[in-house]
Amino acid sequence: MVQFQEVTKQSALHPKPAGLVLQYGTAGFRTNAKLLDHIMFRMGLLATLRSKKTKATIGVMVTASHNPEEDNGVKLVDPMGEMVTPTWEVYATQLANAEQDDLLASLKDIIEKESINMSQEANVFVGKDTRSSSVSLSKAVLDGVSALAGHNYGLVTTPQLHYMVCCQNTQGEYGEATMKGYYTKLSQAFIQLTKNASNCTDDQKHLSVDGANGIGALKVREMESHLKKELHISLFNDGSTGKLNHQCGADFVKVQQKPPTGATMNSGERCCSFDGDADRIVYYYTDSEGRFHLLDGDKVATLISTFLKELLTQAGLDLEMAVVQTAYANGSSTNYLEDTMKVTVRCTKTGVKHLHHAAQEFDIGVYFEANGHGTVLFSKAAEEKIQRLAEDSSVANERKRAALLLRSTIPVINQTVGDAISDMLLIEAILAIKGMTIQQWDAIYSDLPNRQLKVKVADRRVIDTADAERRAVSPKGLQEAIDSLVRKYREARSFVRPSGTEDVVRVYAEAETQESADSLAHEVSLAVY
Ligand code: NG1
Ligand code: ZN
Repeated sequence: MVQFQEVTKQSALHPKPAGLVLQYGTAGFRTNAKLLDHIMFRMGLLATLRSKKTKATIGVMVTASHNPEEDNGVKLVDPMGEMVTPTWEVYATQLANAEQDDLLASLKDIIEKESINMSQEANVFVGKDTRSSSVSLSKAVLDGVSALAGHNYGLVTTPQLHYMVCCQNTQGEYGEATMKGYYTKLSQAFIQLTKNASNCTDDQKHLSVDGANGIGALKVREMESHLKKELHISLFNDGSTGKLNHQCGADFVKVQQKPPTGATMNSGERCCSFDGDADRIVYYYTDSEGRFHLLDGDKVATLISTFLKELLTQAGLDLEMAVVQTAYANGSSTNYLEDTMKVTVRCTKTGVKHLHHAAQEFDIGVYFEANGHGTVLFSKAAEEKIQRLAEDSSVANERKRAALLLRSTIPVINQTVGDAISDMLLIEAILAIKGMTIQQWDAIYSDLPNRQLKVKVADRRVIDTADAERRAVSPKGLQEAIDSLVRKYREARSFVRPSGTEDVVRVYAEAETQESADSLAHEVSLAVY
């Protein structure tokens, strides 16, 4: 077939280094950019097959998120803007690792297994972040998509690409599949929602944003022009001088528990950091004694779920809301949510696809990783109930107000995936409506001191985990060793798991004091060797 001749011809321009083996992990493929050209080409091919199979638009995002500038990566986006389905992750790994001469056979194998009709039309949306390698790597993806109708969005944040794919496949029901459509939907919803904030001063409308020297910096600027001064953004680490993710960005701030370079922080002022592809956000401030306070994904989830729960109660709406977390969630946040707020909490494995999936089981699912990646999902039925109540002229004022607020909240949220810009607007609106300062938000509960470490080992795959990664089931004896170390400290908890995006084992520990958390993390990392 003509298509296959073209594949052979093009793939010769994107040869695979013999023997190189890469795995489609939690965040797709991710490694040094120099090793990725053939992967990109092949993911272009695979996205085209996935599009033919689903008869829908598929997304391909070229980014390595919070990783250093030298790295890059690629992930596929399924029709409703969600991560690609697990069976196709297996195909991605298979296709990526086929040696040059076996590529066609591997491709044909997938076509056969999935009974793909090759004459079906395909549509693939491609997006990239600001890394210098993203230019040629996204071209390699397009070579893979080749003759078939692809749409290159150029520079976009990861969540913007997810949004476009979803809009395209819902025939505009979710929004318009253009950048303008994205900005208009979110900004109008934000302006509508913040009308409910009375007495908001200009000072309270001010937010400093660390753009991680990446795509989020460019895009938050574009968004700001749509916000009609309802939010004043001071952007730093905007990419004009600094290096991507270097000493800045959400991952740096979360893991190092300190402000990014370039932050000028007056006491009590709100600041936030995006990561390199703008799907994560964390907030922070310094207090009058100069102490740094981090408000991570767990604090964000708590703020949002408190806001939604209050509105549901006021509206008298019987909808089940849950918060989905991972093992990295601070123990204090889980206790607060379960014991004080009385909301259902679920714990899943690391990786947004797991959280997203669990959140879909509820009327309203608020999911956040501690690192600041997360969003809120509303079931169709929940959206309809809220809509009906908001339109019902017979309900009392307070109920009506709550229903209208809930209705205005929904379009601020990018429900396809965690989105730093959308989360930022939602958080800013909630703080304004509740007349809450960042200190008051921070005081909802106090984090247990914690520490995250990375350990390099010969083969991280020897560690196998269970119970949403909270227990190590192999190698033998490791969990027992962790348990006995944990027993030495008060309010302590620790776990280890192999990273899905780096060649390391991650160690997490929390305890009553920072000193204890640090030494527990250190002792556990020694037990991992
Ligand atoms: P790994 O490397 O598997 O821990 C990291 C994050 C995930 C997720 C992915 C994708 C932590 C501890 N892990 O995964 O939550 O965001 O990157 O970017 O933050
Ligand atoms: Zn990211």
